[in-house]
Amino acid sequence: MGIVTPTNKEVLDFEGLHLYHAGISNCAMRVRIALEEKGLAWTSHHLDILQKEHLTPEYFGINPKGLVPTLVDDGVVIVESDDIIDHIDKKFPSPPLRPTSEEGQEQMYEWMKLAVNNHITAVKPYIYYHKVQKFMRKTEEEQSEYEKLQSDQDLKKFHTKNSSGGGFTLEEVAQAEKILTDCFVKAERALKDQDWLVEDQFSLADIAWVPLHFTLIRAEFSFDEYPEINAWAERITKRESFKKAVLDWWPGFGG
Ligand SMILES: N[C@@H](CCC(=O)N[C@@H](CS)C(=O)NCC(=O)O)C(=O)O
Repeated sequence: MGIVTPTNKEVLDFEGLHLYHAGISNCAMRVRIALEEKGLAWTSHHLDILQKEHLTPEYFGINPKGLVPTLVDDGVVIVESDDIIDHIDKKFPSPPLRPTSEEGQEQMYEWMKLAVNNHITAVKPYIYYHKVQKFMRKTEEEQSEYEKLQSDQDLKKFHTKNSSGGGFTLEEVAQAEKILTDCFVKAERALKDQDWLVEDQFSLADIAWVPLHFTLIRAEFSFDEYPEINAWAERITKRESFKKAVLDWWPGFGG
């Protein structure tokens, strides 16, 4: 989606980099890692999504889907984590977070799209089922407010499902696990002969995927069969950016 025109005009006057984010959000982790890799100063607008702090008309006026992260860069509002980290790397090219070759960049974008496109079909149901379903469940009143604010049909459907009856079923979670497994098998293969997902460059592809390893492993997803992925995650954990962007903000699942 990239740049959006906010109906909440308050943000238009913001100077510098402002990030709406949540400690627990793997999508927001991507943006924080990119910002820290570049050594950029940014202003935090933290929203506790387990406490539903993002479900307000004010925030929907900034991010039309009511999701984190949102970056406001000198009054320009950018949504979707892959578009945000791409924007950061293009505007602040040093140090580079992309391979130099055209082919490498195409591969990097493919990995980023794969991460983002699987969010609502696999990552979200898996993590909700194992960890956050009970916190994110809405009362009837909250659900009716949400329906008024949310115009995205997939998100409406997702949250109706989460809030009704037993939430996600074992079958739905098995389907999510299968999608994730296909992705991690591909990543394990890519990491056999190289340190990073694309060529020999730590890139936006790694930044898009490492938060998924971090959160899924804490949501009972087993990485026992992925030694290369575990070694790759270990390499990233040693970076200062990871400590500042992920560990220092991580509240743990549990409300
Ligand atoms: N495609 C979006 C997905 C953003 C997203 O789903 N964010 C989650 C946290 S990782 C969120 O805000 N969840 C709250 C909700 O669904 O109400 C992106 O990559 O930025």
